[in-house]
Amino acid sequence: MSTAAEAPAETADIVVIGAGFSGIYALHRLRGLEARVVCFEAGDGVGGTWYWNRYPGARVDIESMQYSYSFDEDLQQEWRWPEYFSPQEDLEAYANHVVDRFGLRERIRFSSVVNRLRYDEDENRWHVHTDRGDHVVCRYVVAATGSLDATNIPRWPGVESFGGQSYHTSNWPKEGVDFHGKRVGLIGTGSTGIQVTPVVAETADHLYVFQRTANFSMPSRNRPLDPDYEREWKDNYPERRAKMLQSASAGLFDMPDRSVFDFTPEERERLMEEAWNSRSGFRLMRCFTDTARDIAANDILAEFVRNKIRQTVRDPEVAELLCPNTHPIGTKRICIDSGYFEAFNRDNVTLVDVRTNPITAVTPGGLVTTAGSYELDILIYATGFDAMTGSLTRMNVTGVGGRDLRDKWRDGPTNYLGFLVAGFPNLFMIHGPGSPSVLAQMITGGEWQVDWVVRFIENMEKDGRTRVDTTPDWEDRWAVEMEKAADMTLFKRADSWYMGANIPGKPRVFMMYVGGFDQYIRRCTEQVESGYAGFVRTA
Ligand code: NA7
Repeated sequence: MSTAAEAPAETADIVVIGAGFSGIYALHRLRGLEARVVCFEAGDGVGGTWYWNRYPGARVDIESMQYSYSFDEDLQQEWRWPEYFSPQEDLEAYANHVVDRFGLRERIRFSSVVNRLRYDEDENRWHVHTDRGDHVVCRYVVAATGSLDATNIPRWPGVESFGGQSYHTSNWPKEGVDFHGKRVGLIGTGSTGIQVTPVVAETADHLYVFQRTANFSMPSRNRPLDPDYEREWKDNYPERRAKMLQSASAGLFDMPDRSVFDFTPEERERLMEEAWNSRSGFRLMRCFTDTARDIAANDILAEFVRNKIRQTVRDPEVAELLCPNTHPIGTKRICIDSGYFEAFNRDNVTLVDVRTNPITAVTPGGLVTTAGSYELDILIYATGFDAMTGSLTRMNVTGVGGRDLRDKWRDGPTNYLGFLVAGFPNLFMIHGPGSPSVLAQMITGGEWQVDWVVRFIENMEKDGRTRVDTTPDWEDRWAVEMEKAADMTLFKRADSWYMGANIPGKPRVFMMYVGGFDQYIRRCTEQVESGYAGFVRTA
């Protein structure tokens, strides 16, 4: 499977795949073990998501005082975030700072794509191959490959024929793109498309936004970080970080325990208005507790946001088209924006409804829908990812008996506690399917998962065990728990990437554990404390 000339096999104890935020922390944490560790990274720099997604307007949707590492007190005291919600370049700079500060760079092999991962049962070893011809034989693999890494470009006829410039947002050129005087087509209105729109609109001659599903978005109200706010966080970091791990989202957000129906329509309107105008419009999602579970409560919140769109967008037809009505609010990732709806008041921005009139082809000159054609100079695919599973399956992973992970996951990504897949021993996933993943704050969640994996490996070594697997029966038990947690929410009502619904042919399964990060920690800890129930550890 390796494409370059094959080098003789090297040996290592542990291979870490990916130098995003979790992979970086894994490298740091594994230094405590006397183990030979090799890390492969596809990019030529660190940061993972924040290395690849350098499209205009790319910005995190969680406050940076929270969305940052907690493992080193000096680091969290000394690092200064300029803004509440950091742009991509600040996050990439932070990743680079951490790698250099902790001396991790020399362990990372850059521009190395893992393209084959084969478990050898007789040797109890993984063989890791890259497109550069590396072949490392190791005992453990830590797949810190990210939840949103394998890009999705729909297979319209003619995709390759486009004569202008075309980019997927997660593979954006480092030198940037000049939109002056250009006719730009943007496909996709998820978090990415919503961030790209207002920035491109500023310089493009004309921007066409091709929308299949209107989305709920709230104003980020991003601004320079207030020094008093920063001080307050820094003075209280240890307690706040501890509290984050005791919360469902691995984050600190006020969550008053109140129902929409405890209030009169006027009172609710006032509470929602306050939240909308607060430090971040995102607080609206935490106004009432029942909006995530009860469709009637959810619809009150959804209608509030639709009314905000109607008040913002001047053309009533465009406003109505931008009003989401295909899914309950919060069942697709909530977007936060800086001037998205306002951009549709500009003369150089046109919204194109590709739900009613789908895209049928890409041509050398632009895009064709069932209603007409669009001449374009630049085409931007903000069309998302083969989420949660794509980053793993595309590595051509085979386990016990040569079984391909794609085959194992034909009906959905079975796993145990989001860490292991039966028949794929000693392969640990970080943020994999079955974990809270993107439903919790990713840096803190990743740190906790990495700590858990490292402790697990340490204990294996201490107990003289060399192999850990799980069983289909334990995978089924976890699937039942996951299902139960998902059924208490409205998530399954949306055609989202959480459900695999954005990729034609992908099984429709809710892929994350939505019971809360606090509950997830409890469950993982419980299983280990009860004598590693579900983990088959052998010598
Ligand atoms: P998303 O959220 O998956 O958004 C992708 C967008 O692309 C979404 O609007 C899709 O419409 C649209 N899309 C995908 N395929 C098509 C086709 N065939 N035709 C028309 N439109 C299409 O990806 P993002 O990059 O925006 O965000 C990913 C995550 O990053 C986000 O959730 C945050 O966690 C950060 P659809 O909604 O499927 O109808």
